[in-house]
Amino acid sequence: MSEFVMPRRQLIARAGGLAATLPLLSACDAINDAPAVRKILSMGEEMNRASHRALIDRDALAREFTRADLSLIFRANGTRLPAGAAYAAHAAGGFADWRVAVTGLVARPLSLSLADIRSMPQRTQITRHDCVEGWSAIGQWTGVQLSRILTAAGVKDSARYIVFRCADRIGDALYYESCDMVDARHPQTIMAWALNDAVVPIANGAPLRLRIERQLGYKHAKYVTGIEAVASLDGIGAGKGGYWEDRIDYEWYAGI
Ligand SMILES: Nc1nc2c(c(=O)[nH]1)N[C@H]1C(S)=C(S)[C@@H](COP(=O)(O)O)O[C@H]1N2
Ligand SMILES: [Mo]
Repeated sequence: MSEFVMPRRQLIARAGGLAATLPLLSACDAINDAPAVRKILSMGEEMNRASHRALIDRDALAREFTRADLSLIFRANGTRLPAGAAYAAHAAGGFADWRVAVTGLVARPLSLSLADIRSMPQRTQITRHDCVEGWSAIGQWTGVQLSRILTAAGVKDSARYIVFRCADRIGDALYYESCDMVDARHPQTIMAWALNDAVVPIANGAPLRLRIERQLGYKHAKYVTGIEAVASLDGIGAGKGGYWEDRIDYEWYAGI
C-alpha cells in the first residue's frame, strides 16, 4: 500500500464524524480490485457526498487568525494586472469611477461605487487563503458582507446562484465565478476593498475582490465589476460556474 493521503471530500466527511472505514478501504488496491467491493465503494462515495450535504454545517465560520499570524507577503496569483486601457484608466484615477453592477433576479438593480460600499457596515477578518496550486497565505480583509448588498438589491427567492463578473480577460474570456445562496449569505463572504489595512493592491484584485472563506482560492473573484443573481448557471460561460471550472477539472463546489 502506498502512502495514504486522504482525499479532501473524505477528510470533510470524517470531520463530520462519518465514513470511518470506507476511506481506509479505498486506499487498499488489492481489495479495490474486487468488482463487488468496487460497487460498495462507489455507493459509499455517494453516501459521503449526501452526508456531506446534510451534515456539514455550511454556515460554520472559517478559522480566523490574529495579526501575529499575518503572512509577511500576501502572494498574488492568476491575473496580477488586468490588460487594457479601461482598467489602466481606473487605476490612474484611484478607482474613483469604478462601479459594481448588481443585476439579475433582484427587485432593485444597483450600481455601487466604492464610496457606496465603504458607507455600508464593514467586516474585518483575518483568514487563510488556500490555492489549489499548493500555497496558502494569511491576510486581513475588510469589506461589506455580500448578504448586505443582496438585501439592499432585494434579491428574489428565485435566485439560486450569485455570479461574479471580473474585469480581467484570460485568453478568450473574462474571468468569472459563482456560488450558491448559502455561501453568498455566509457571514464571512465579503466584497473586500482593503487588505492588511491598506487598499487592496492591484495584484490582489483592486479595487474590489470577493472573499469566500469556506472555499478554495480560485473561487475568490478579483477585479469584480458585476454581481448577478441567477436561477441557473446554464448559458453563463460554458455552464460550469467559473472560468477554471469551464476549462479544467476544478470543482464548482470547492469547500474547505
Ligand atoms: N479575476 C480573477 N480572479 C481570480 C483569479 C484570476 O486570475 N482572475 N485567480 C484566482 C486564483 S487561482 C487565486 S489562488 C486567487 C489569488 O488571489 P491573490 O492574487 O490575492 O493571491 O484569486 C482567484 N481569483
Ligand atoms: Mo488558485
